[in-house]
Amino acid sequence: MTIQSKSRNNWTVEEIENIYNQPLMELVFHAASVHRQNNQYNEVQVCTLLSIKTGGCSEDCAYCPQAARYTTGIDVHALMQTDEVLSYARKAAEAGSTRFCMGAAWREVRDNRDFDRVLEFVKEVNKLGMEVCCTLGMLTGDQAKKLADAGLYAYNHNLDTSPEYYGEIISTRTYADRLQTLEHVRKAGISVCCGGIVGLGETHHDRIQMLHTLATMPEHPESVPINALVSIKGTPLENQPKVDIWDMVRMIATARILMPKAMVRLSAGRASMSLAEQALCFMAGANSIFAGEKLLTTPNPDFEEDNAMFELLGLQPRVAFKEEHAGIHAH
Ligand code: SAM
Ligand code: DTB
Ligand code: SF4
Repeated sequence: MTIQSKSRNNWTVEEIENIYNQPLMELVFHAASVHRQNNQYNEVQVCTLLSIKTGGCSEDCAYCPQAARYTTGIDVHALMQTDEVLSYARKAAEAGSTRFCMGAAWREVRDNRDFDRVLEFVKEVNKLGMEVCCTLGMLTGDQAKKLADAGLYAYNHNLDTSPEYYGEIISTRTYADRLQTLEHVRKAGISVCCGGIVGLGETHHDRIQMLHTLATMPEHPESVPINALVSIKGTPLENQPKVDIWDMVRMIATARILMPKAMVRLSAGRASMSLAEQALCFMAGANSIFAGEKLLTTPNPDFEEDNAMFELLGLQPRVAFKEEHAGIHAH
């Protein structure tokens, strides 16, 4: 085992296969070592999600409760008003979140009054001293620039799975569309948050291919969310079996080794994990979570539960804008 401390973006698929397929304890030890060399190992970023526009989406993402074409029983909601968003943001800041991520069930951003309102949200949340993140679907270069000018810190746009498996999960847009938005975000100087989902019916090879795509980008994403599928009744993936914890650990550990300095986020799926299972994910290099009782539409552990977990495991919340404080720019 050689520990890499310098970030590389020339990983080969074969190298990634060798890392991913190591004996599990070896892999976790390797990832934990890389994590300790590159990051403060006991520090975890606490992010809060808010669904600012819920449901009614025109896309056909097979996992998603918000796609209009599936009957999932969620409460559809038009774009929120600024004061409502700000009151959620203040609560998140008070509870100790340092990143606030606003999600909209849109295929893409359109240049209309709704977008102007989102720009207003970004400006206002920024004033609360939190890192502001959005996930709004596809963006043009011009829209990315407007978000950056409004003070957007990060943009979440997931690749979800491998290029090969993508068509099995989503038919209403392509992998190339996703990559193009990511390029627009990068060019606008916004921090990139990009990851995927485990448990869509993909093979280990698909997971390796997705990690390869992420780890060979000219610059690694600053954040890599690893979601366990939350299977939703009414979606095509409603009968998918619960994701094996060892698959999550393997995925997180490999992401940590490939992208040593990225924030690897243990994202959707924590509500059905035990504390011991989450602890394994932190040991394997996860250093970010979504906190607060709801993700976008599904339940998540509440702040009190997570505070108790942090205390038990000796973890500490990471401060906002840490890279800037240290004089290292995220982009
Ligand atoms: N509409 C925008 C888009 O697709 O980029 C933003 C919101 S979308 C809900 C954000 C991400 O949430 C998706 O890319 C997917 O990775 C994740 N997600 C959605 N439903 C999920 C589920 N049931 N389980 C796990 N992750 C999910
Ligand atoms: C990400 O990777 N996971 C979050 C966030 N980015 C936007 C979303 C998870 C959604 C889980 C299903 C739901 O609550 O609707
Ligand atoms: Fe869900 Fe986003 Fe896909 Fe719409 S584009 S169905 S909100 S994941």
